[in-house]
Amino acid sequence: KDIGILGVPMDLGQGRRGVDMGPSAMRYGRLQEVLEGLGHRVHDYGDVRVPVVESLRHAQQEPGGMGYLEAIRTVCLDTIAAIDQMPAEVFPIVLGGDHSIAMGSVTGASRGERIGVIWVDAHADFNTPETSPSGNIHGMPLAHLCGLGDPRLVHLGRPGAKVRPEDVVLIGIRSLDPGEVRLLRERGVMVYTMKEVDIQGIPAIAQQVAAKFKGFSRVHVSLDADVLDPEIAPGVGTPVPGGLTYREAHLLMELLADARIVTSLDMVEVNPILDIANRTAKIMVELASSLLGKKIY
Ligand code: DIR
Ligand code: MN
Ligand code: MN
Ligand code: MN
Repeated sequence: KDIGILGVPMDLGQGRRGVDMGPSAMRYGRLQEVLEGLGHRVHDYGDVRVPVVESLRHAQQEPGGMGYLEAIRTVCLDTIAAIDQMPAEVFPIVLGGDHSIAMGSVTGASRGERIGVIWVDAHADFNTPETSPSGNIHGMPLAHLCGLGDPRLVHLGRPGAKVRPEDVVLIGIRSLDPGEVRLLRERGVMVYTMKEVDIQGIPAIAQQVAAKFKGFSRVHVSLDADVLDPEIAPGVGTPVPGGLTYREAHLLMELLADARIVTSLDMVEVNPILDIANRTAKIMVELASSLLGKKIY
């Protein structure tokens, strides 16, 4: 495959500093070399420019909140433009940054086509400004991709929703706000909570996901590091106990690779300041290599 790496060092969608260093941490974890070792051609397109939060203080808003909407919107538009620069057959890997970048990466990766989204996260990120208890925009990107919430984020790039709620699968969920539960049910989004992971197991879930997206020309995996159990991936801003084990996460990526359906990936919410010796970034690099075909036998 031809793979394009794009960094989006965004930390404006949530209140904790350090997640802007995620792209560096995953590059330091040898992402490009690992993927080249699998036989892929990899080009690094560098970083999208993100304003330093201190330069936006005049916004005088809660960190991570709606005061940063315009800045986040601009970064997402630049992310779309950067993906547009990649040839259409390139597999984009977008490195966050907080999860608000997905409003840009998924839109860019769709290339204007119908796109399936596999959102692998402890959280659903299905809040709107009205339902969000935290006010943090990184808890809202999936709702906005599905056409709910603030029109300035819904109509990013081109008018209208970018993803149909019925084309979304959530995996690893274990923290939902009441408004999200209501919206997810109302829109008929497919949700595999950790309970489902425990009961059905990753193989059954992966099989259902592969069947659902069979025939789609675009399928995006949005991988939030906090889906992993915090014991193995401590470098995240909003850890929730009871996450995917090391093997569950790898098996999911391996089975998605076998299904040959995935056409783009983001890896977000890695916060090196909160990490232990870059452990979380390293696991994310390994998971990317499993998704992109690493076989041990
Ligand atoms: C929470 C947490 N649902 C919120 N979301 C996080 O702020 O909306 N997403 N941490 O990754
Ligand atoms: Mn997330
Ligand atoms: Mn999360
Ligand atoms: Mn388990």
